[in-house]
Amino acid sequence: MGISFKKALVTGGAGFIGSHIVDALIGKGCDVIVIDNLSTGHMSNLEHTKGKMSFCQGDIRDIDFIMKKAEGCDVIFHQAAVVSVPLTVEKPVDSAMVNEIGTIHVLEAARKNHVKKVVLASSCAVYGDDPEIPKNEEMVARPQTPYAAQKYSNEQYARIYNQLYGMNTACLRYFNVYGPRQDPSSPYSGVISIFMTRAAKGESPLIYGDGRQFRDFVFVKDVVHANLLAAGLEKSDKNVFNIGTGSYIRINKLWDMVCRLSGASIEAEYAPPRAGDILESVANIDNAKKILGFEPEYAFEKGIEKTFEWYRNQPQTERRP
Ligand code: UD2
Repeated sequence: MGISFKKALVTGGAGFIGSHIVDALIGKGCDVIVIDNLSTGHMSNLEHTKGKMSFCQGDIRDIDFIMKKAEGCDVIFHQAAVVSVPLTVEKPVDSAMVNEIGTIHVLEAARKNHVKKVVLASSCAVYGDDPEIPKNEEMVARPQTPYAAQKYSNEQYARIYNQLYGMNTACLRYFNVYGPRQDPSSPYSGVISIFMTRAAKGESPLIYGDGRQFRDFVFVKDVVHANLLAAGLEKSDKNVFNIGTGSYIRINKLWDMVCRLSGASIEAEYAPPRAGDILESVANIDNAKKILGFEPEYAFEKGIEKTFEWYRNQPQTERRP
């Protein structure tokens, strides 16, 4: 796939998804600027890109910083955020300073620097507890947490910048993204990263509820592809897209698959359902297919195998920044 831009800024580029976007951009010969405050990102995610991109440690709450870094850029991939839902519940103001004000700073920096395109990371969290599945973008958003409200507000600002200033923006509602580099170290890390490390250590996982709940797990490289497609999209009224696969995996099945990959035979332990846990989540990706030309390439079996390979090669100690 060809790209139509030369210079890109990736916010949160030392993070899980951001660092994979950086890899893809370097692979396409793009001039890449990475910014990250390293609060949850790790320099180890970028180690192999040294000399191939320019890294600047800084914070999107600092408007002068982001304004300067956006100079001369054709496109911004905005991935920097407080990504832990529980942390936004605990700290709604602090997280809003990053997730809302920080995002407005990014949009302002794009506007003032005449950046042609901004692609923003949104989340399926905006659907809240609406039981209807699959989720489609026309459904009314029902954010239930500060995180979801902040992501929804990002989408609204993107739309407003589009209407008021003619800025070309696209928002990608990520479903459950997984893959190499996802940090398993917090209790709120993605379930796949937690299960992988449990299996590697020969430990039982904790499954919340009866394990029949399901998620639409999308491999990080497919998410990167969606970002590149969105960057190339002409200005359009439809600029919010679900990014998932359209199929789902139950949590019990997930543990079975991880066990099979690792050769382990470990019984899961069960705990009461997590407060506010959504039971069923799966994306309708028709819009992404039709308008972006998005087609997930990684069947779950293939994605999880690649992910497992990566975790198997990681030292079983806490990761250092
Ligand atoms: C995902 C996103 C979150 C937000 C939310 C919106 C991730 C990591 N999080 O949360 O940012 O967008 O969707 O709805 O993508 N589980 C276990 N045992 C564990 C960990 C998890 O049973 O040790 C279960 C958990 O109860 C849930 C499922 O696995 O039913 C997925 O959990 P998750 O934390 O990976 O992701 P989710 O969907 O809660």
